[in-house]
Amino acid sequence: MNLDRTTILITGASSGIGAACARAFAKVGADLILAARRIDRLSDIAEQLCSTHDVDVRAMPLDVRSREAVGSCVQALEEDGVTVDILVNNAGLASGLATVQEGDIEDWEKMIDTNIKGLLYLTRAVVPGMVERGSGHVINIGSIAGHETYPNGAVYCATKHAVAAINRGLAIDTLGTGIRVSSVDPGLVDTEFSIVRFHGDQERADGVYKGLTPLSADDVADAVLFCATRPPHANVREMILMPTDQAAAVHVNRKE
Ligand code: NDP
Ligand code: 8X3
Repeated sequence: MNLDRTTILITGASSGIGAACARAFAKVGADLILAARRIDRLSDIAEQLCSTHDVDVRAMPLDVRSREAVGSCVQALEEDGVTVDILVNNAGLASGLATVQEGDIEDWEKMIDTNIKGLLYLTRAVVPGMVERGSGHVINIGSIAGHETYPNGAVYCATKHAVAAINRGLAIDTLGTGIRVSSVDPGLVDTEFSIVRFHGDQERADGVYKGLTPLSADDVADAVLFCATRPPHANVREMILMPTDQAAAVHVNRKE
């Protein structure tokens, strides 16, 4: 499918996988709406992409945890006559790595509110327009953590299992409408993910990827682009993308 002049809304586009998706889609001529909390970063990315590609890029400050903000953002787009052809539900995070009995409830709230509720708010706001138009594509960024549970990761894994369930449920609910629903579920990707998980502890974050070759954000963006460019009758439902050095969530080939 040719994405020239289609409009793609990417959440969490200020960093990592979301920013890589923005670059990948701009390269093939898609117009972009980039959303995240750090508007300065989004504006830089938007400016850079507009200056190198013939595309329209709009940067929108958005905290996906706010139902009101998500509603206003999508309403503002509608009022400007912008229709979202593809929604990439990417905004997300892990916060902390702890047993359930010792976990920080603030960390849990952040993960649940962002990874599950934020994704649902965006989906609920954008999908009705897709149903009306009889076309559209929702691409969720899940995780290997949506297929497995690893030690100290119960709550993050629960949120990604929820993403997998929502991905499957949305496909059933929109069957017959022409909408496609996909999930790209990576293993270890070298982004700011681990710095965020460990609350800014760079050394601990670096340890996650030490001695192995993780995926890059661009690897994941390639997979997202693959999903988006299948012909309209073909839908990638779920794609697990792992580093060669990772067989399962905690089974990695680490050279010390
Ligand atoms: P990054 O930390 O690099 O990027 C996360 C993005 O999410 C940022 O742009 C951040 O923007 C945004 N974000 C976080 N909270 C909010 C919020 N409340 N509202 C809006 N945007 C928000 O990590 P990744 O690129 O790795 O993460 C992207 C997705 O990929 C996540 O869903 C993550 O769970 C998933 N994933 C990551 C893997 C990895 O190993 N890195 C593996 C599997 C899945 P800002 O702070 O500006 O709001
Ligand atoms: C992120 C991948 O394995 O660090 O979803 O949880 S993992």
